[in-house]
Amino acid sequence: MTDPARPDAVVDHAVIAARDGRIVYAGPAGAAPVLAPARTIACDGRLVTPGLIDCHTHLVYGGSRAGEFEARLAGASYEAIARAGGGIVSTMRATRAASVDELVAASAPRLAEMVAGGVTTVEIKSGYGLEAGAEARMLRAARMLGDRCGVSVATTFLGAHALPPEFAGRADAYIDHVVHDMLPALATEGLIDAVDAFCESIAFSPAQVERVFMAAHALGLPVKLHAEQLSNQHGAALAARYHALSADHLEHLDQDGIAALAGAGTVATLLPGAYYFTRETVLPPVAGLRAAGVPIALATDCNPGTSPLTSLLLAMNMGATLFRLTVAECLAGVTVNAARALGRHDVGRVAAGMRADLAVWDITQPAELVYRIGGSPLHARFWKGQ
Ligand code: DI6
Ligand code: FE
Repeated sequence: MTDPARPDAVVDHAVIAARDGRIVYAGPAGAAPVLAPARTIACDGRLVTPGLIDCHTHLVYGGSRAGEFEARLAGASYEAIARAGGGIVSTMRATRAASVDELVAASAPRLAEMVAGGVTTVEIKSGYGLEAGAEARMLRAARMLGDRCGVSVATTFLGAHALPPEFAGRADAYIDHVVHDMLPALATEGLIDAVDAFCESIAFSPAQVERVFMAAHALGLPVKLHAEQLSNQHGAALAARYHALSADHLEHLDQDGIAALAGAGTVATLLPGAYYFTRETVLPPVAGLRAAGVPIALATDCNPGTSPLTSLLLAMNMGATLFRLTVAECLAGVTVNAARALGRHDVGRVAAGMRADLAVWDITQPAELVYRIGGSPLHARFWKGQ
C-alpha cells in the first residue's frame, strides 16, 4: 500500500483491515493487531492506494460540443465562440431540454469511465441549467448517479457559471436571481454541498462573485472558485477571504494570490486537461505554490467545452508532464489534497478511521500510475468496504 504520510512511498507486506466500511488497521502485517476476519482478500503484491478523488468536474450535461471543437481547430477562439452565443450557452440549451433521467443516461458512461480509473469520490457541478428548474435537475441527476455507479458524489452549485441569454446585459439581475431564488431553494432541497462561481471577464466580476459567496456563507455552505483561468481577476485572493475550500485553474495567478491562498489554507486545484485542450500557454505558478506550502489538487475538469476528459490518471500524467509536478504531488493531488478541496476528512488516505475506499492496481510502484498515458491498470476497487 502507499504510505499515508508520503504517497509516492510504499509500505511493503501491508495488511488493511476494514469493518463496517471503515479502515480499522492499515500498515505492516508484522505490526497488525490480532484480527479474525470474516473474509480475507489476497492482493498478491499489488499496489493499494486510496480510492481516487476527482474534486472538480462538470460531468452532468446534455449535448455535445464536438462541432465547436472543429471550429476551434479552424481558428476560432474559446472566447469568440462564447461571445457568439456558443460555448457554455450551447450546452445550456441541451441541458435545459433534458429530463433528470436523460441527464443520468447521458452522464453515466462518463462516470463509468472515471470509476474504471479507480475513482471512488467525485465532485459534480451544476452550471449548465442557469435557471432554477434545470439547475435542480442537474444536481438531482448528480445525486442519482452516485447511487447508481457506486461512487460518493459531492454536489457543487455553479449557478454563476455563465450569463443565460434571457439576462443578456443584466448580469447583476441574474446574480440577484442566483442569490435570492436559486441558491436558497436548492440548498433547502439538500442538493448543495458547496458553492462555486466563474470569475472571469467572459463570466462574472469579483464584486458579483462576492455576492454569491456572502449568500453561500449565510446558508452555512463552503465556497470554491474558478479563478485566474484566462486572465488575472484577483479571484484567488477573493476566494481566500471567504476561506474557500479551493481555488481552481490558476494559470494567471500572481504572487499576491499565492500568498492569499497560503494564508487561508485554500487548496490550489490544477486542471491540466483544460490547459491542454484550450492550448493555454501560461503555466500555473507551481514553483510559487510549492514554495508557499499551498496544497495542490489535480482534477479532470470533465466538461464538454474545455476538458472532455474522464481519466484522472491521464490528468496525473499531464500534471507531471505539463506542470512538472512530482509523482508525490500528483498522488496527493488526487487523494489527500483532493479530499481537502471537498472539505472531506474521512477519505483520501489509507489509514485507520478512514472510509474503506481503496483502489488495487496491477502495478508495484506509485510512479506507474503517473507514468502511463491512457488505459487503467485498475485490478479492483472498494467503495465503503464493498
Ligand atoms: N471554466 C472552464 O474551463 C469550464 N467552465 C469554466 O468555468 C468550461 C465550461 C464549458 O466551456 O462548457
Ligand atoms: Fe471547471
